[in-house]
Amino acid sequence: MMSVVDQMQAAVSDLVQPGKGILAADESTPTITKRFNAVGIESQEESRRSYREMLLGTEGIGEFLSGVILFEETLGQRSADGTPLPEVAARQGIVPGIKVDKGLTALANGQGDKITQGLDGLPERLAPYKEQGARFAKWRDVYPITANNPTRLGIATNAEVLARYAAICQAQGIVPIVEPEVLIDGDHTIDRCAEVSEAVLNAVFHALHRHGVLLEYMLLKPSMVVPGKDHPQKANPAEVAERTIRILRRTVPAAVPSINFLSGGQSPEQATANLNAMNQGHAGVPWELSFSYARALQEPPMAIWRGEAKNVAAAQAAFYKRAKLNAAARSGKYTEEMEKSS
Ligand code: 5MM
Repeated sequence: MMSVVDQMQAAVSDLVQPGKGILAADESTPTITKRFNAVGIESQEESRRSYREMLLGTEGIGEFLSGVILFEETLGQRSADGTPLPEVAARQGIVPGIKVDKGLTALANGQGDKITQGLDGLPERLAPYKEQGARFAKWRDVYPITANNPTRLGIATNAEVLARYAAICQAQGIVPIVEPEVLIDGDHTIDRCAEVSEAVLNAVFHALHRHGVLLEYMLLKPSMVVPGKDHPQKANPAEVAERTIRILRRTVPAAVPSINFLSGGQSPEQATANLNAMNQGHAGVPWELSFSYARALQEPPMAIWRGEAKNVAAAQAAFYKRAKLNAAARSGKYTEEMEKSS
């Protein structure tokens, strides 16, 4: 029997591979329902199952993906031929993981800040997840930007909860993905996003230290530093990369093996171009810079699939293309020309 540290070391080695990133397919039922409804797909247990089977069954997708984050429902589902979906992923060389948070609620006295729930009973939930094949976990905290948010209370409390989650996972040999998301909603400047992101990451790493989390056996999944989506000026990839790397250097210890960004409402092309700029211009950083995208990988295939078997091949081709381009961006080898290839 491997020690918990050996289990985590093996999972980190499998997750952090050159030219590969992580697919976030862990949308909770309300979120996947919203995404399905936006493109005219009815959200039922069977449509969610066949959609995720379509993604994980894409031939060759393991060339570009080292891991997949699943929702609890998916962890227990099977492909049409009866193979458990985590096993479908594992056969492609993709490590299955599990989203373990239970979503957001209002933070009392937080002036609109949120707090993520799910710590109660978490140690007991991890053992069955592991038996079903999960080798890593994910927990997301969110930080809205307004004139008053996030509050000091919101930053401190969310950091504490993220660190408690990470420590609980590591005690059972599960690698935690720590996801503090500074939201893109609003008309704030890129300066304000940078200021908030730095404060959030600073608090998160202090909390991880207080809780004894081993930084070598976790991954960070942050948002990029970008202007609010309603801000009149957009930032180009070089600026996003420069601003993002600057605050990461100030806050993230070198012991963290990999930073896998979320896409957070950027278009698929933007998310790829921004990741590419980070890998092109900042060769000396101590961590790997990769992706853990949901929407930026899934938007094109979901829109093509529409719940119909006849669209599976085209949807898989679109998914394969997005994964391939992000894998190129993860090495700084993406070009806009590549968008035109089929
Ligand atoms: C921020 O959301 C995460 C990354 O997705 P994007 O690349 O689309 O930003 C994602 O893993 C998210 O945590 C899951 O979709 C689960 O979301 P909910 O809200 O259903 O917990």
